[in-house]
Amino acid sequence: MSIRPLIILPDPILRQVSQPVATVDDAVRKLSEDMLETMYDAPGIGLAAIQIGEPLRMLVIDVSKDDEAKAPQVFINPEIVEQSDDRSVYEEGCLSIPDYYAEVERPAGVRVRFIDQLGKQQEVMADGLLATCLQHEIDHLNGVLFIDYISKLKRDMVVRKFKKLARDRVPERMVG
Ligand code: GNR
Ligand code: NI
Repeated sequence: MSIRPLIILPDPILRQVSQPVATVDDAVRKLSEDMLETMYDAPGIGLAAIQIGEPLRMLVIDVSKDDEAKAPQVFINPEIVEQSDDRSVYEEGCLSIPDYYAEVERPAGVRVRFIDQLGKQQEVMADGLLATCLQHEIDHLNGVLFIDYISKLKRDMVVRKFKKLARDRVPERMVG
């Protein structure tokens, strides 16, 4: 297992649309272990493969509380097959946009179909934080970030700040 470097805004990799996983093989299982280790190290409650530079439709989540046992979950080729009309608001953050938080409104409940680590199709009905996290992660698979739901003014401010931070880290020619 290894902790992998996180892709950070404004890296265009985050805007890629990830491709479905063709077969749940050992390489896919190894990737899910790396994703979990990277997520726990961060620490975060979810991680999509693209956040470590792998454009595959898979994500990991653990929404257990600090005083509870770890509850790692792996979702391969997840799809939202149903969503509630009622909506809820959470303050979201993203490991690819460190130290920035904003309230986002999303459907309060979702039904998600996915493949598990053994290659078996599963379905889960989620509400609360799990529903929000699943939607946040599935957005990543489509190149969508939570800042896409805030005002353009705020989004532009965040993107400018991260462009400046990136410029301070690496030669200008490498960040555009
Ligand atoms: O760690 C994370 N916390 C979080 C809080 C509220 C809503 C969504 C999230 S996901 C985030 C980790 C992450 O960036 N996943 O892509
Ligand atoms: Ni995120």
